[in-house]
Amino acid sequence: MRITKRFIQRYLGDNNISIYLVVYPADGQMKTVYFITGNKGKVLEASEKLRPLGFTVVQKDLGYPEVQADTLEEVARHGIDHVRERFQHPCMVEDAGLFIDALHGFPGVYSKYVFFTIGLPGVLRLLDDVTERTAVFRSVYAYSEPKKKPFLVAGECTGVITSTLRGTNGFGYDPIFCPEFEKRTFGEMTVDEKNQYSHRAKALEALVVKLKNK
Ligand code: ITT
Repeated sequence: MRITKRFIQRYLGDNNISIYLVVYPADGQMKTVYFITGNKGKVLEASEKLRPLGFTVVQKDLGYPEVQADTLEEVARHGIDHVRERFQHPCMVEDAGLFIDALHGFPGVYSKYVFFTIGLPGVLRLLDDVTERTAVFRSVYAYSEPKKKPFLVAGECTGVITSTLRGTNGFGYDPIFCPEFEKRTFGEMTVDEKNQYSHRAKALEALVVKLKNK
C-alpha cells in the first residue's frame, strides 16, 4: 500500500503534517564527517541538515589560513589543501559570504571582516536610500577524504536586505537577510526553517548527492 500525505491526513486529521524521508546508509552506520570551522552556527546548520541523511557532523576548530582571494572557491580549496595534509579523516571546510547587488557584490569574500568592523548597522548605512536591495548568500564547501581527490560544491540563496535588524537567531548577517518568497529574515527563523532556503543547506544537498554517487 502507498502511504501518502493525504492518507495520513485522512486518518489523523492533521493538515500540518510534513513527511520526512530518513535515509540511513545501507549498513546502518552513521558516517562521521569533521567540519573544520570555528563557527558553531555553521555546525548546527550542517548537523541538522546531514543527520537525517546518515551523517554525523563533528566540529574541529583546527583553524586554517584563509587566503585573500577573489572567490569563495579559492579560499575553500586552499583551506582543504592545508587541512588534509594535517588531518587524515573525512572532513570539510566551508567559505561563505553575502553578495549585495547594489554594492557590486560587496562584502562578498570580505563578509567576515566587514561584519566585525562596520557591522550590520554599517552595512545598512551603505544602503541608505537604496531601493534595489537584492543580494545573494553563497556557500562553498570543500570536502576531503584520505587518498581521494578533494572536491567542491556550492549553494546559493537569493533574497533582499531589510532596512532594520530583525530577529536574534542564527549568526552573522541573518538579521538583515530575507530570502526570496519569505517575509521573515533568517534571524527570525529556526535552524530547520533557515535550512529550507539557505545557501549552506543547498551546498550540503549537493555534497550528499556527490558522496552517495561515489
Ligand atoms: P569559519 O571558521 O568556517 O571560516 P567564519 O565565521 O569565519 O567560520 P566564513 O569565513 O565562511 O565563516 O564566513 C564569512 C562571514 O559571512 C561570517 O563571519 C558571517 O558573518 C557571514 N555568513 C556566512 N554564512 C552566513 C549565514 O548563513 N548567515 C549569516 N551570515 C553568514
